Amino acid sequence: MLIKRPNDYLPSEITPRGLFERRRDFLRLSTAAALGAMLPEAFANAKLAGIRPGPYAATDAQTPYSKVTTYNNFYEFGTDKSDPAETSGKFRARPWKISIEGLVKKPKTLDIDDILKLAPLEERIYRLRCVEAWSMVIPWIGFPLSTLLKHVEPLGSAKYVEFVSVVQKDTMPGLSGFGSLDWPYTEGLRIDEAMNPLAIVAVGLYGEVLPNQNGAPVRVVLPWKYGFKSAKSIVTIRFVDKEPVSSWMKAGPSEYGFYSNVNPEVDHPRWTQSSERRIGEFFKRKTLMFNGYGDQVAALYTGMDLRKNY
Ligand SMILES: Nc1nc2c(c(=O)[nH]1)N[C@H]1C(S)=C(S)[C@@H](COP(=O)(O)O)O[C@H]1N2
Ligand SMILES: [Mo]
Repeated sequence: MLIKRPNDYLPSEITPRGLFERRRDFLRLSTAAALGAMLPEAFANAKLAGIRPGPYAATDAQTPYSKVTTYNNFYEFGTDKSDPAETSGKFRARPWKISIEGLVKKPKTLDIDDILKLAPLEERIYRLRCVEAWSMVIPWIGFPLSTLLKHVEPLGSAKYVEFVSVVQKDTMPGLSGFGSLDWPYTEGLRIDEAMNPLAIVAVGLYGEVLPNQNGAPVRVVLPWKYGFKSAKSIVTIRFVDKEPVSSWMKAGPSEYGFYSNVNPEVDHPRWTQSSERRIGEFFKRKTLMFNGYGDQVAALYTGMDLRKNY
């Protein structure tokens, strides 16, 4: 299959444009604060220190902070896009521990503060393409997922890794929502996908600690896959030998597959995936194979029939 070459990002650069947009957005928020606008989460978030520019910085205009933090999918807080920002105020992102377990030599329970010290924090400006055919460009703060995974020394028998999101009954009104997902939210990757340099654990965005609605205090980000693969608020990472069945696979096996790589040539049964609405833009954009990250990830899928691969 023909893989479209991504020509719209530069390695290791935060573009002047990105800085400009961020500053403009910051100014907008400051003005909003002065006016007493209702965005308390936006100001509660601490700045993260010592962030370095990372590789793979998309040069597309960044989606404003105000959109990134108010237009969300986080069904534990409700299914409307505005629900996570509106209902996640009581969520407890600290104290927080992640158990990394299963087929590993050194299973560990790590505190979020230990995780923050595992590697230097990098900014990764990535496109996020939701399976619902909208997209954003988000400056995440984090470090390679491989760093976290190697820390527990996976065994050779481990073929997949499963991510489990938290269930915090008293703070997540969406958990009791009728007919929604099977909780906890789970997702999975093949080990080599998880070790790919593009895969990160994110602990922040726009230079700040992750807001609750974006998956505080720690989530994964996999920019070549549909957004639902990037599980939020993770409490368990489990190494396994069989392909995990994710929450979305259980909910709709004919609509959501394990790999779920962004692929403009494979439509969702109910809508086209050939184009997308970039949040904040008027005209639709063409969706790129692997969301434009083919140079980094296409080799992971050599010999696989990607037409079956939603
Ligand atoms: N635990 C959990 N993780 C989740 C989801 C969810 O509902 N619950 N939604 C997914 C979907 S569909 C998308 S598009 C992204 C959205 O991430 P964002 O709100 O930070 O942009 O989170 C993903 N991770
Ligand atoms: Mo999504």
